[in-house]
Amino acid sequence: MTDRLTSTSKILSYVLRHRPDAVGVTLDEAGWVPVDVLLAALARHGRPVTPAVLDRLVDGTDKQRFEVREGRIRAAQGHSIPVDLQLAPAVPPAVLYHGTVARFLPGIRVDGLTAGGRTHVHLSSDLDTAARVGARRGRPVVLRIDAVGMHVAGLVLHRAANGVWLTRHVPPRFITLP
Ligand code: HQG
Repeated sequence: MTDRLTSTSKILSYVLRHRPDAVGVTLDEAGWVPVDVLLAALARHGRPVTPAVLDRLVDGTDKQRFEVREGRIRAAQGHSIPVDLQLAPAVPPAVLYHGTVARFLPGIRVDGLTAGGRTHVHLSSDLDTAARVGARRGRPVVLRIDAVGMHVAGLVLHRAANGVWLTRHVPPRFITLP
């Protein structure tokens, strides 16, 4: 992505996942806000985003962080504010992956994967994506998650619109540490 797209993506992620109040907008219970309301609010706060740039972020980026439906926009995942994305429980692939770093392993061994500041733990369906997620924090460590075991045990998983898998907690018994 160009620098401009990256910085706009970060602003939108911040507003739509964490701090809609920072630009004076309110999300509905499923995390949506009308596109025109959001663009007007961003412009008012000195962060104008053109519809063309927004279109590129919605359709044309690697990650598909944002969803647009019927004139409204929301973040596909990553929220810290409580929203109900209204995703149906989904049957996961047998194995999912979680990218992290070595310094978090002692905590993960004891408590499993916890959502921390977000509403959900994020899991990836492929190793490379998980490694990229871990690499945001240092040398990546990729954990193997027994997703089918979680499903059989009745733990609910959801697949966000951009393919990221979400769950509230992964107990240690479903995690294989490297
Ligand atoms: C760790 C990015 C200690 C966990 C990515 C992770 C992703 C624990 C960190 C999305 C723990 C939380 C989410 C425990 C979990 N003890 N550490 N019990 N349980 N952790 O950022 O998965 O670019 O909230 O391993 O691509 O890193 O923003 O989660 O390292 O999809 O679109 O606590 O963010 O997407 O970190 O990343 P995060 P994440 P975007």
